[in-house]
Amino acid sequence: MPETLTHVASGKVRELFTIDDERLLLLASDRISTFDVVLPTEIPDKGRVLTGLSAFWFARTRDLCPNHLLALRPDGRSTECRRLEMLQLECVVRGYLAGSGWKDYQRTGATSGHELPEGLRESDRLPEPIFTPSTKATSGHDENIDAEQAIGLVGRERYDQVERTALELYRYASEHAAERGILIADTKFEFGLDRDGALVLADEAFTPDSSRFWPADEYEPGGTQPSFDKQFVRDYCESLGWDKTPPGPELPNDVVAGTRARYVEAFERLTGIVFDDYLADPEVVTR
Ligand code: Q0Z
Repeated sequence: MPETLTHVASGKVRELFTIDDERLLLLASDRISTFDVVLPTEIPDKGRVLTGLSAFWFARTRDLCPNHLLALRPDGRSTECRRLEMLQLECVVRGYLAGSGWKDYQRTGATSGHELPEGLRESDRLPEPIFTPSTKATSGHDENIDAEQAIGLVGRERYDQVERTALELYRYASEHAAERGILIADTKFEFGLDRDGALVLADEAFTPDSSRFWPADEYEPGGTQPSFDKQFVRDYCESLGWDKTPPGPELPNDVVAGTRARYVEAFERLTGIVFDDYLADPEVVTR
């Protein structure tokens, strides 16, 4: 009997449906956003790249932390997930100083309560990875919070467990990625609780949409780094002098093709799997 999906939420580039009381369907579109604006032009197979990467990392980190993935669908862009009670905390780990971490540091010398050494430059590698939780904003941007505020949201024991788990996940994936020429500057996790109260990794894991991926061979601290996946799109948008308010510009074919190639390159480098093999049988990433 064909199932009935009920649409429950839209992200900027993903959709969430209910399958039944226990399961959700997470669907990754080919939409792309830049400067926080979704563009009218899609990047073919982007949703499949991100879905395959998440499934790859979920399979490889299941001994560090159980995750919500139940099944990867044959379309390669949708996954069945366990429905969880989500923690109201964005769990960010930073190995390098970029984005809001860099902004906080310039203003205060700290980010999320972590006092950092003096004299760090933009994009510098941190002495050690740090856990920098933020609030889940329903509109606008997530706001970095310190440990005390995060403990107020989830409790001390859960906070300690989430911090420890997030740092372990980051250490594992960032070492794996660096060996393959990709620096994971930072990454965002979302965790939930199952019926027994066990901590479960949810949402997506170590995708270019949830992380900053930098090409290791171009790494040059002291300024912003090129994005592994979106740099062509950003450069093109900057060349137009677009004011970064909606609507965003259409992308020309060469920018689309170059960007698709970068997503596929990230997938193949990180997984060691040929992308066409994933399209033929998505389960290859979980074996
Ligand atoms: C994730 C989101 C959107 C994609 C809710 N396993 C889970 N259990 C309960 N809730 C969620 C998950 Cl993943 C959940 N989101 C974020 C929204 C598209 C992801 F519209 N929201």
